[in-house]
Amino acid sequence: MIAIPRRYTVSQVCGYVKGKSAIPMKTRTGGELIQDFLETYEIPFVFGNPGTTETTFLAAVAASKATYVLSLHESSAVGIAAGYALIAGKPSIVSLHTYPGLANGMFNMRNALMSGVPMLVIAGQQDSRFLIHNPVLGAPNTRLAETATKYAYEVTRTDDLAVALQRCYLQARLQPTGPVFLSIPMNFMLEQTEHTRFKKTRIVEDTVPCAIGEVAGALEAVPRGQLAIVADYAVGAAHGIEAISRIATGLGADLYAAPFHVQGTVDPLHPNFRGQLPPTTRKINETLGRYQTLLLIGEKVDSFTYDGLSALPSALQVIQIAPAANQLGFDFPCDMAVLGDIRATLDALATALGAPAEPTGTRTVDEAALDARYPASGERPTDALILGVLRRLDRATHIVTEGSSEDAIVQDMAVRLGFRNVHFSPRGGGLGWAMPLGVGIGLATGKPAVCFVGDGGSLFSIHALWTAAKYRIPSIFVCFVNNEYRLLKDLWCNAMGTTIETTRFVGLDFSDPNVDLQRIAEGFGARTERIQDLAGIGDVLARAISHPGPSFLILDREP
Ligand SMILES: Cc1ncc(C[n+]2csc(CCOP(=O)(O)OP(=O)(O)O)c2C)c(N)n1
Ligand SMILES: [Mg+2]
Repeated sequence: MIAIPRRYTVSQVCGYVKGKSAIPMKTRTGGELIQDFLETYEIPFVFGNPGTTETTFLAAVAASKATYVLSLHESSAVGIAAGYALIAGKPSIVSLHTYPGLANGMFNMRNALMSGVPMLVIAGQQDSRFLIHNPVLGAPNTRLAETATKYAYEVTRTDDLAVALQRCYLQARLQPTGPVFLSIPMNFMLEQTEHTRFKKTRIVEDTVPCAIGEVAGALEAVPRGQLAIVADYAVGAAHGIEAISRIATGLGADLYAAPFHVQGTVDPLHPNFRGQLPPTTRKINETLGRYQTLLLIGEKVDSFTYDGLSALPSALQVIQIAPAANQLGFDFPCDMAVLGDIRATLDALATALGAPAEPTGTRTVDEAALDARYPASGERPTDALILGVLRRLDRATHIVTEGSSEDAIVQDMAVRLGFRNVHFSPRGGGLGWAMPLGVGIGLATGKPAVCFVGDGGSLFSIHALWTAAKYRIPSIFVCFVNNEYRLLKDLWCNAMGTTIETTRFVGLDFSDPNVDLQRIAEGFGARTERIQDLAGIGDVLARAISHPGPSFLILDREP
């Protein structure tokens, strides 16, 4: 039994239940809890697109210190938030409208999930007292969100709001990092609660297995030249590129970027770098089949096409280091599964191996080979224009690509030139990720990311331009215009054994009328220019880099 101090009467102690507390109890509205949450976690931006069910949430944000960053479509809101989170290294907050808004944001939430990008997506829900009637805008939000988040929850009473916000924020941040979804009935923003406590959790996760010496021993036992290291996105997220370089040198191992590694994971100028693993299972198998052991760092060896052979040869010894238990041995069985914080574990491993710190980028760029590969006088002279753009950029620039048929060459050029801050193609497969991602990176770094996008792909999130213009976010887009889904034509021909010239395509041309991307981009507030000749590229880029908002640069591609 709980003893009640004599100086209070029972009715005074219970008074708060009737709303007339004699004891000074701190109560807050749900909206005030949102403000407390934003302040506790020092969240500067709330990205979003609102509706009726978010009006009370918006009012709360308006009275907070955070800035609401409006996007005109949810795919842009989620993508910009993802770009911001990538740089900030902590979850961004996205506010979406109930079901219809959430549905529009879903494919980029899935892209974020597959790329381990942390974010807390909050959607409003109809008034909880009204949901029984299945009203307009009342909908199964969590069921929808489940396929694109690591956890999804709907708050059922205002008393739970503080716990739910903290849980979801932390879950997004903890390994495996990724989007988490929280649905909040709109009336909760106005209701009072005494459950108001927020704690800013200090996360201590620099875990290193005690048996790191055993891991080092297993790697050292691999015959020289028989070890392949494959680095997935976790290496980039943990800033582990230097440590991987040391380990590769120390062990004399070949170094690969995982297919769809989605952010920079290796130093492409490291002498042991052998490129990105190919995207088809058979070719991956053939490449890895040349080794006795694979050291996989991160989640997986992802692939795009199954062509009759498993990506990992069964005889291959697999040692995997991952930051989350549910990533270990999940995709393929492994011989040694090592759980540990990527940065801390790689540093410890490099030390255990006695691998010295090394100067970075000792390999010089073979400019002549690049010119020979992408000649201005070749079959595709605009390849040389793409190379011209990349050459003129500071190597610390963030390079973003997305699913157009130019991806392969932009990626090849960027890697050969030594760019490390690369974001190659969405791992969830949804176009409409790159443009907002570039805007989010620009917001977080204050410098323009350079995003290469196809004309078809651009149309899935082109409204990201407006947000960049509105908030003066530096951003540069190079858009390849061919008025078609060329990549899908090539894939069609591959699958059907036909040729581009003889195939009667349906559904893959958006010519007649052509989409006027220049006017669309201008309509969203972007500066536009055409990239037409090598001599003019320097000036075009200088104007784009000095512009405080978005520049949309059109590059007309040969058919
Ligand atoms: C949201 C979404 N819709 C459709 C697709 C399918 N898709 C993959 S590649 C592609 C064509 C891309 O066209 P574009 O960006 O113009 O590049 P191009 O193929 O012309 O080089 C499409 C539509 C997708 N991946 N995501
Ligand atoms: Mg196209």
